Amino acid sequence: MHRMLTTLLAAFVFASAAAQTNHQVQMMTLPIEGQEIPAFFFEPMGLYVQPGDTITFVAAGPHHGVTAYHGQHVKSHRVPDGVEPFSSPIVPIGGTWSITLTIPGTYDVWCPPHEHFGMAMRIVVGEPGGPANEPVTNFGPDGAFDLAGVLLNSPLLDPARIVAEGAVSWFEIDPSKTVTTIGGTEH
Ligand SMILES: [Cu+2]
Repeated sequence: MHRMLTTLLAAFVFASAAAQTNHQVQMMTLPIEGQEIPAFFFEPMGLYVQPGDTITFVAAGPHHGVTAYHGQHVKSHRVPDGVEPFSSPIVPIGGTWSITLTIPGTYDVWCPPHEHFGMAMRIVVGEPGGPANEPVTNFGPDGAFDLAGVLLNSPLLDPARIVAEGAVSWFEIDPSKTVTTIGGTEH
């Protein structure tokens, strides 16, 4: 009897996990050797989830937040059609903010204080789709600003690759190379 209960419980837990999974994304601030300004980034920077999954953003550094690239935010529209604009407050260090995404497609988000330092990420829900499947072409303040747009155009963050990999680490993307592209200075 006891064994049967254990089996039933295991089956129940498995079914719950399959129905809805919680994913964690760290919002990081990392000092870089030889650089005055630290790196600000989401880790992972590319994430594949299923419709109905919840993503919890953990503030591992100060003054981070999560905002959708949505036309109503006076930005390039880089979320699937029908998605409401969403935006977290600035999350206190050690705190969390969660969102459940149900509409399939590709979502680009940014951290308002650190966008031009490249703090943006891509989430694929179910399958790639929508305007974020196209490369960033507007690198101005009303587009995907500065380094954020450059990093989102990295082939490492190709939506199909995010699906294949499940997650893509910021550490795969060489920030010094990208800074060279933006600033035109050699490191
Ligand atoms: Cu940030």
